[in-house]
Amino acid sequence: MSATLAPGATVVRGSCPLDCPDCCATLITVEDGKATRIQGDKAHPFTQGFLCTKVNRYLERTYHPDRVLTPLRRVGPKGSGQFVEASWDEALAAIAEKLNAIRASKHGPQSILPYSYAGTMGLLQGESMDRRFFHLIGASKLDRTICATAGMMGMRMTVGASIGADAEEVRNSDLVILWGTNTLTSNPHLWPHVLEARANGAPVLCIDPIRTRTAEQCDEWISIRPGTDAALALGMMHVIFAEGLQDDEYIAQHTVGSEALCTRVLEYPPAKVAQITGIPAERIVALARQYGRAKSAFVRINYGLQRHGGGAMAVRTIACLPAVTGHWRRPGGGVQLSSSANFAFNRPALHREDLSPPGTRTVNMSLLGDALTKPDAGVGGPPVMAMVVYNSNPAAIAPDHLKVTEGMRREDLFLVVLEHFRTDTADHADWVLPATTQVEHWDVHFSYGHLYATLNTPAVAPLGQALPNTEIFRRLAARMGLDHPALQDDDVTLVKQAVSGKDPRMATVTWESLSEHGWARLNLPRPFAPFANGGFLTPSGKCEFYSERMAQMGLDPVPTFTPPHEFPENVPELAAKYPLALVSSPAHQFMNSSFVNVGSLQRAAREPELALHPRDAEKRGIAEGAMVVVQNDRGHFKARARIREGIREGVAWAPGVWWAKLSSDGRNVNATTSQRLTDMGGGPVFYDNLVEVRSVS
Ligand SMILES: Nc1nc2c(c(=O)[nH]1)N[C@H]1C(S)=C(S)[C@@H](COP(=O)(O)OP(=O)(O)OC[C@H]3O[C@@H](n4cnc5c(=O)[nH]c(N)nc54)[C@H](O)[C@@H]3O)O[C@H]1N2
Ligand SMILES: Nc1nc2c(c(=O)[nH]1)N[C@H]1C(S)=C(S)[C@@H](COP(=O)(O)OP(=O)(O)OC[C@H]3O[C@@H](n4cnc5c(=O)[nH]c(N)nc54)[C@H](O)[C@@H]3O)O[C@H]1N2
Ligand SMILES: [Mo]
Repeated sequence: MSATLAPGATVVRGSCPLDCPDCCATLITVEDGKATRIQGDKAHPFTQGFLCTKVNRYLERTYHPDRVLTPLRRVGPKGSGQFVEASWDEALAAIAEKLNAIRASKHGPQSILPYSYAGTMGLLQGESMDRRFFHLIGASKLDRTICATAGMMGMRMTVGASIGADAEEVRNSDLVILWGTNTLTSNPHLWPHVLEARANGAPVLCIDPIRTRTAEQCDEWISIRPGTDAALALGMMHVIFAEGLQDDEYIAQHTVGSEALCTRVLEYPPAKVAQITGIPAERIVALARQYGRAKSAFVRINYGLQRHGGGAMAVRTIACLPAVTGHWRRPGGGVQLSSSANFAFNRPALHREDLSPPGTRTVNMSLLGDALTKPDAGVGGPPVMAMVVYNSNPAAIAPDHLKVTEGMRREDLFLVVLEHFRTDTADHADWVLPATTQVEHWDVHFSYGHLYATLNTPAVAPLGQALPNTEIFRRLAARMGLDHPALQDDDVTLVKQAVSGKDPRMATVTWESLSEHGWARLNLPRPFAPFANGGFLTPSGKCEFYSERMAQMGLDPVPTFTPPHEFPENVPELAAKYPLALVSSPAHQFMNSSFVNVGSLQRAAREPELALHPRDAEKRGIAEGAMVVVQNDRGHFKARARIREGIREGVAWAPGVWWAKLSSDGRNVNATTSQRLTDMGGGPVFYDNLVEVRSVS
């Protein structure tokens, strides 16, 4: 490496901060105090030396001329995005005074709401000083449900935790099923492992309503109706049990509830499952046999299929498959949704939840629109009078986003936004505070797709007057007169606290190992086959086909098909008006709403688009390239029609979460999504969304 470096240049090890299972290890070249190159670490077994389309442009984003580099004070009307630059001193004084006044008001401290998600996945910049600050001032807590909680609950109820087959063992798999995941877009570093499995003879299948770029590369695309995956898994189990393809020994030793499951799957014969899923019965039978005869099938589910009313049950049901067939026995066999629960960073030490007053309410972030617009906060307790947003862009990404922006324009709401850019959310702020990017601050990372922890060392000094989130909360706390010792820790101390737990899996993840190598594998056996000998993390210690906990929650304790809220058969009048099921999964070039303003990526993504099947387009007289309005009772947005065979009839696809202000009509796909929630975990149902589409005349 050093041989190719210019004189005086250095290379600093880092971590990709983005909300992606791959959590890459990066190498940043620094010349004259400027970051000039970003690369993937070749030595890192999952990164393998390459970065994705987006992170290859991370420096373009960091040095973007539109970066917010000073505090900004609002001067125009709420939501107008009109600001003047201000000093940190002015900003902190004004915000401290206002937050202290709200704390002391009749509404009390719980009328202050923090709102954050995974703009950075870093434990420091995402869940350390910020949490301590809000706990100490007695603010409401936030239930961070916007992405993954439905699926997490599905896994927890079945195998006990967000733990699954190890992606590094996929080469040992004899069948790969990419189920509700667009691997090449949202988990691209898994792909080389999939190719290895294929080279070893494993067929690779993709189950998705859309023929994504991933499906294109697979041996087969199985086109499924959105929200019906549980029915497919039940149909597969029906055939597996009927034909004796199950692993009786594994079932007897390591599962509970197999009788209830066997009885349940009788209700899902292939003909009925074909009706629900739209997949031909013969294909369901063949898939079941293929799966049942395999010995170590790797099923990669991801979060796409859990963004429906029955999302948790769908994940739970699929997660039963490898216990029925005993695929967990072998490395590479099993289901993977997430690997995050293998990591045991010392979050209690970082969060200090003990500092939060007992009885503090929790607000579900997926209900932000209601929380801001309904007088009783829509969630019980005092109205939200102040909101501090960081690591998130809710004005764009939240379901029902027009409600959110309506709430953000309330004259009596005080809104502070910590950001890199003037996003849709920042435009609604009273104060925008300039935050550092990953190149400029410390952090430490877990992964939800592999088993490596990563340290991020700052490569360059903060640009302009930007500060790390941690430092902003330290300074704001001091300005508000808080002097608790937990607010004094510096960032390196926080890293050390993050790795200070006693869990043996973390024995290899220390300040020393991370600062020397940049990353470290968890102290887990290799090959890692977590449930080869049972050892499930459920209360029974078994894979729970029958879940007592779900019975207690009033839910069906046995896997079943829970239809989407907007399942046409159940809502025929709505479906007559709005016959298309709209999926709005990630654009290849963006990370949720991040990178939408980065020129090269925006040009590649073109503009807000809507893909339709040719017959659906023809029925509506929509031509390729026409401007269309996508609409339901919640709202509407405009997009450019793209007509393609590679989409299921009756399904429409709007890729990516565009910044509303970069769309021709100032709104995006979340004008149509609803604030309804998933069956478990209180998650949003972004893809459970019926719409109609017409050409703009
Ligand atoms: N490039 C890029 N990468 C990303 C992201 C990004 O925005 N851009 N986002 C990141 C984040 S935050 C997350 S959570 C992950 C999400 O990544 P994934 O879990 O892969 O999820 P999605 O892309 O939401 O959906 C994946 C696929 O599910 C399909 N799908 C939708 N509904 C259903 C269904 O009911 N059944 C089935 N079988 N398939 C369905 C969609 O058509 C889509 O192709 O990706 C991360 N990676
Ligand atoms: N319709 C539809 N809506 C969706 C989805 C979908 O598939 N369809 N996906 C959903 C999913 S899976 C998710 S996870 C959410 C994601 O939604 P968000 O978590 O809001 O993610 P982003 O849109 O990437 O916005 C993150 C923001 O954080 C900022 N940021 C990054 N790093 C830092 C930092 O260090 N400090 C500060 N202060 N700010 C920082 C970035 O500049 C960016 O504006 O969106 C959800 N919304
Ligand atoms: Mo997500």
